[in-house]
Amino acid sequence: MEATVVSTQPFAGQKPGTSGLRKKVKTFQQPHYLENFVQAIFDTQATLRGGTLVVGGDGRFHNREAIQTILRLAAANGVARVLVGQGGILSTPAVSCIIRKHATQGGIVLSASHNPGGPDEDFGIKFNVASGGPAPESVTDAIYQRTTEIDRYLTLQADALDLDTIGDSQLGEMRVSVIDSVADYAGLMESLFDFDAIRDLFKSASFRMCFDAMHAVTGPYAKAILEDQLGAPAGTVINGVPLEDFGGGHPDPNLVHAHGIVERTQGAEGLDFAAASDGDGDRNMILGRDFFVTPSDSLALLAANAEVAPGYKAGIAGVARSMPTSQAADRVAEALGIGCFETPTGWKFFGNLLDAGRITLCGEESFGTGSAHVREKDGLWAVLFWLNLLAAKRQSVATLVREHWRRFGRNYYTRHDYEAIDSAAAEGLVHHLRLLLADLPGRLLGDYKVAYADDFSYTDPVDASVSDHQGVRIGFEDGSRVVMRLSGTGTSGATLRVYIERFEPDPERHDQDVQIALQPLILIARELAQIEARTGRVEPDVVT
Ligand code: VG1
Ligand code: CO
Repeated sequence: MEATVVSTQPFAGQKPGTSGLRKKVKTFQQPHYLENFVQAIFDTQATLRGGTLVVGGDGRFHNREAIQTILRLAAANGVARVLVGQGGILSTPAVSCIIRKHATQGGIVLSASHNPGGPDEDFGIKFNVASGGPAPESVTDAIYQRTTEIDRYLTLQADALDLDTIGDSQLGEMRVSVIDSVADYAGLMESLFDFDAIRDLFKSASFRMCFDAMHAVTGPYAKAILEDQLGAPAGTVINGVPLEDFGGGHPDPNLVHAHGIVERTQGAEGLDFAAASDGDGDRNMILGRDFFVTPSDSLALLAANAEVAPGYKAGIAGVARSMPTSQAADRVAEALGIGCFETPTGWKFFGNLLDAGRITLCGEESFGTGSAHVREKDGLWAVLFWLNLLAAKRQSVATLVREHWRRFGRNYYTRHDYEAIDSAAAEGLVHHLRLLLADLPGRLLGDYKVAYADDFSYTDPVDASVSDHQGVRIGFEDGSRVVMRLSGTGTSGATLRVYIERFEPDPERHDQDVQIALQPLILIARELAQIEARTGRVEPDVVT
């Protein structure tokens, strides 16, 4: 079968953001739009010619069509073999796992993560490198550069392939292997956690849990692992069938969008444990009875207790957190005498540290937790880690977290999002903050004295690459912080994220309402950034 050369013209704005290229489905449906981006990957990633590529997505609307397009371009560009998840389904951590296990040259993930799906909603594409991780900035920059000058792509004239039947077929010279979406990933989980202990936990009649897959990609993974392998009662996994529009919901596992399971941990039902994951399976929310574990605390707690899980028995080499994530993990790292790193937002910045063995665990405040087992954050992995911890300690989630605070102190933490605000107003707000920075150190804002104020710049400790303008940080003398940055994953207007943190060492004061405990800092942030005047918003849209 001969490759067809199709002439094309560049589209503006194909620059990958925090996690790949995310746009409205309608944008991706324009003729040549997806093809241009995929061709730019092949034009810049020479190892893919003659190599193996993993392809899969979260099952959202346009997933199947996009995969057929990618397969045709891959074949025309000389890829030797593609591993594609059955039905086009692969979670983001499963893609990472499969790239690593089968030593492929990379992978393509189709997802817009926690953003809604459907004909009028979002779609996305992300390239992962041979380590299994999201492409570093040097690679995404090269791909973007190529999209600005592209004038042709290569494809094959071929019928759509059957993606639903496991097995091999040929597309031109290329072998297409439809693989079980879950098996490799489930095997990896079994190698990391004490499945027998978790089975015993489920057998003890007193333990009751629920996992909300939010009609997104984790349904099949959670059912296979929690219900089939670990013996959790049928029905433990809810909303377990992936749907193209996620059942009309917003597959974002936080207190707002997954409020259904929050309610089930309260009142009469009072489940001991509940968890949820996002569209592509890399996020997690952890709940106990009447208790929400902030992602920042979750990272700190897993770091402090890592040795309960067989995969981390030998201890952890170090931890890393994204800059806006609370400093709770730093305190654990200090106590353990291990390395601790602060990186820009986005999982790609953990890659070098993980590859170099400098860290074992890492996380983000945005419901992302993970480890060196793959190179993506991993929602179900975090849930299994918590189950392993609960099985080992036989204490409630609330008790575990309160004891952690007693030992390390509590980092009160919240994030306020102002969504879909006017882009120019958002840029103006950030510009205004940047101008203020130089004058802030030493100034008193309310009761808080500014210790430092900067626009975060990161120098990668492994390859010395520098990433500037990663968010405005204002640190106070008591360790409190206000961080503000604009989202790099949204698809309409701009989203302002305000992150607020205060450290409280006194156990007598660990039971305050978070929003009240942080109120003075919340007001300082609003005033400093002139949020209401510049955006017209009095209150945030989402508080987590
Ligand atoms: C958000 C989160 C960030 C996360 C990214 C991708 O980015 O803040 O921590 O890494 O989403 O997560 P931003 O730029 O919108 O703040 V996912 O689950 O979309 O792959
Ligand atoms: Co995600």
